[in-house]
Amino acid sequence: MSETLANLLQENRRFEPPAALADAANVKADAYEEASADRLAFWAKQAQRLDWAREWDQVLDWSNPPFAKWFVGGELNVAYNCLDRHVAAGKGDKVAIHWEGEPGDTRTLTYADLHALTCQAANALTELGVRAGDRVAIYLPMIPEAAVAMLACARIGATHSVVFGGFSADALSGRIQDASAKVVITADGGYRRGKPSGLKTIVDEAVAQCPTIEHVLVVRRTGQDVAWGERDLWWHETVETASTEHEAQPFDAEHPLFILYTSGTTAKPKGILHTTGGYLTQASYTHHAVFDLKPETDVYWCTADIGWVTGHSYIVYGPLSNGATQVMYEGTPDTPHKGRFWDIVDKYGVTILYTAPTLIRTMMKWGDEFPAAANLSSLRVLGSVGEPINPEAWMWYRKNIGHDNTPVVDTWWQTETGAIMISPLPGVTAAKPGSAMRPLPGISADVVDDEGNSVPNGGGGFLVLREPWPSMLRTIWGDDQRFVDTYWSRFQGMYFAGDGAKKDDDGDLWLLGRVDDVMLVSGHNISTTEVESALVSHPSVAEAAVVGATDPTTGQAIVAFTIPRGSVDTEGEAGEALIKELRDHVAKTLGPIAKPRQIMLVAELPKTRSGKIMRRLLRDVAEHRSLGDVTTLQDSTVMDLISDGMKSAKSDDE
Ligand code: 6R9
Repeated sequence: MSETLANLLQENRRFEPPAALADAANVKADAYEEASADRLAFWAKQAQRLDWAREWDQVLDWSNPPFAKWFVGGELNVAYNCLDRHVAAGKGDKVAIHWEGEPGDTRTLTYADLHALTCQAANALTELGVRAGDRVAIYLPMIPEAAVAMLACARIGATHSVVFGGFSADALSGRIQDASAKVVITADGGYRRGKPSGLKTIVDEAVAQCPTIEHVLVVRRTGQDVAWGERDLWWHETVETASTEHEAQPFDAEHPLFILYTSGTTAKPKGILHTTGGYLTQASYTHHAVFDLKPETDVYWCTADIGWVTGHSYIVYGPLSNGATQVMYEGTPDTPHKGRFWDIVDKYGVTILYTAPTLIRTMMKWGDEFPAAANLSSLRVLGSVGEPINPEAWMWYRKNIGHDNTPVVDTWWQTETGAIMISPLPGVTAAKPGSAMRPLPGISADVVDDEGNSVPNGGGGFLVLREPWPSMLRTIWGDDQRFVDTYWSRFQGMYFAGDGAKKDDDGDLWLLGRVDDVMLVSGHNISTTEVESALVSHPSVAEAAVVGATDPTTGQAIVAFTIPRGSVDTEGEAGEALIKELRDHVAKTLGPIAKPRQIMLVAELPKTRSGKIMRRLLRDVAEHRSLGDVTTLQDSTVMDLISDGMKSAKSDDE
């Protein structure tokens, strides 16, 4: 059989769950057997976590693939499930959100508070003419109103489209136009890196191109001066004066809940559509299972932005449907100092932390002294999402944040999947650093070769999902054909995720990055992730990004951009020596085929707003091309620095 993707990295470390956690775990090993015996019965049981106004007639209608219907005929209200039922159960005084502003101001919202605010917002939106099925754009900083706005839309059946607060006016107006939104909910600004950002100005510019927008609702966060027009309304004058009484109506299980645009690379962003019953079932179940959430005692913190799918499923819908107490933080991790996250964990006694590899590697670069200065003993489960987590970053996370005894759950999923799909269970799985391990109970994932045949253990290929799942995307907003072409046409009857993956000898899954990033070196398909992980396993390296650049002899050659750890000397000869050492280190770890042709030491890497490395731009640099689209870049100055460094570096061929 032909090799689809080389399997180079070996990892033999394993970490069993702590015994006490395993004994008391929400989900135990029998869940896998139960789900594989009867998948639909399993999901029907998980749907009982929610309060339904009308029970479904059929769990899954898959008669017209790839257009799925889950819990057909069922009716429920998402906001009711996230708020009202907890208040009705006597938990109105329980804290829902400990909010921490970047400047250090705080707010505490109980479930009763969040319920009252959401009812007010639902009444205000209704008053403004928003009806079930209408679209509402949300462009807010990380303030509680972001969750309230989403829940208020859900409550009245309006479909929200959250646009990340760092996106440009063009990106915002494109998304508003695509969804024909009627209202935008925004703020004057928010705090980032110690300064107020301006959001309202960007909305004004965007909305000038959006004839469908009737009202702009503005939360006052920073108090900065803002221009004011006829369609503008202050949140505190509109929402906070409305009635706190609002009766939630049930909606069909397949009623559209939200659209979320995936950034895409150069193509037009895709409006991923999620619906009500299946989405909430899987968001709720996975949050309960993967984080082992105990609502009475845990303090949960997901550091994602609400504008990312992780914020939707694991700040708003999963945790609130489960009645969790959580921390929400407005700002950046280094304001006012590099220990801010750890101070927050310490202050609120956070027990479950969910963050991204990019953040973990940044913390590695900054140094161990920052987490060491805070008391992190409350933590009991750590999660990772967004990119493959390099084994050494996983080890660093467990050791420095998880005091060497906390399970780390590496969770694979996508905007399109709506909720976690592949992950260890913290009370069951003996996890391997860097592996997402197994599909969750009720999920059917596989790795296949070019022809769609399942690869044997030890083999690599394409990650696919073989069976529909409750929180799957239903379509691309307004473009069913693109939905079919993008996800369901590559392999017959399977969902194509676009990621490379391998199965190790035990059949555990390792994610290897986007298939577009795979390098072809002398006839071997090599994943960027494996070479990056080999680099990060060297004690001098915090972070690395690897690309394949056209090469006259090998087809493509490996070019690595590497961020050294804070204390490492990289000046002059020391830098040259380190580069040689790193090239040899990769050759030794993965084999000579994976030895980088060239290694650049850099201070930063180009990343998307959600922290994913943008290898496409590095490929442009490595091949001496002018840069492609940089609009989704987090910090646009990074590329100038890297390009300048590239021009002055000499290529080191052997
Ligand atoms: C939730 C989210 C999806 C893409 C996905 C994959 C990468 C996410 C990962 C991971 C390896 C993990 N990804 N989690 N790769 N291990 N645990 O990130 O959604 O922004 O749509 O990105 O992110 O490449 O296909 P989204």
